Amino acid sequence: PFGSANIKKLQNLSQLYQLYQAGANEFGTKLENLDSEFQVNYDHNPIHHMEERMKDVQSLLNKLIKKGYDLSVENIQKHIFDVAGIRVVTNYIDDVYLIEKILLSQSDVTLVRCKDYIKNPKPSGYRSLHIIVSVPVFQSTGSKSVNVEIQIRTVGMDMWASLEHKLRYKTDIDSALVEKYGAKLHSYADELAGIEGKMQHIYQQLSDYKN
Ligand code: 0O2
Repeated sequence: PFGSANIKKLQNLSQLYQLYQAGANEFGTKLENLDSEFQVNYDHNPIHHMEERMKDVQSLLNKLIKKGYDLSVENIQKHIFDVAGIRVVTNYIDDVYLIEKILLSQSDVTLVRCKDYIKNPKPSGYRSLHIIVSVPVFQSTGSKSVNVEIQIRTVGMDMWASLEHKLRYKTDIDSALVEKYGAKLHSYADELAGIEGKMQHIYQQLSDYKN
């Protein structure tokens, strides 16, 4: 009943997801290795925690439609950069850039695109560093380069983004309330940035004192 063309499309899609999952696994392993090395070799670990997700097919389709493309493997590979995503949550702002620097210094990692919403926050107040990085995945027929989106942000930025995400995606909330809470959250984002900066300063002073 689905037709052979649609079955073929589904098969291509699952092969593509397998490839992106393999790309996410490569970066997941890199980050886990860093996390355990920091625990053993240093008294400060920049990584607080990590999350990994594959974009669900419905969101993938919505994004393709929004960008004006048909569902095809080529369009996904060319125009969608966050099929596989990893979020790295750090303790301090400097840790965000430390993780970025360490990842980009690895010889098999290539930077495809960088959006720094910490230096240039979104109109909502959203702050996070988004890097699209590629890594070779070795398959039975050879190597393929796979893009993975890595979002790096502090605990404070992460807490803010989760709450703001709830406000934006809960469709049953009255629009006046969305506006009111949106404005509050915007000002809290600025306050949080200030507090995180001050806490990092104390942390720095304590580390210098210890050394
Ligand atoms: P999900 O389920 O969270 O992944 P592009 O990649 O350039 O084609 P895109 O994807 O709009 O376009 O890029 P952008 O804006 O750099 O990153 C989108 C992702 O960042 C979102 O994922 C959110 O996770 C996060 N994000 C961006 N802006 C905001 C914001 O104002 N508030 C919150 N809470 N999060 C934000 P998706 O696509 O929503 O889906």
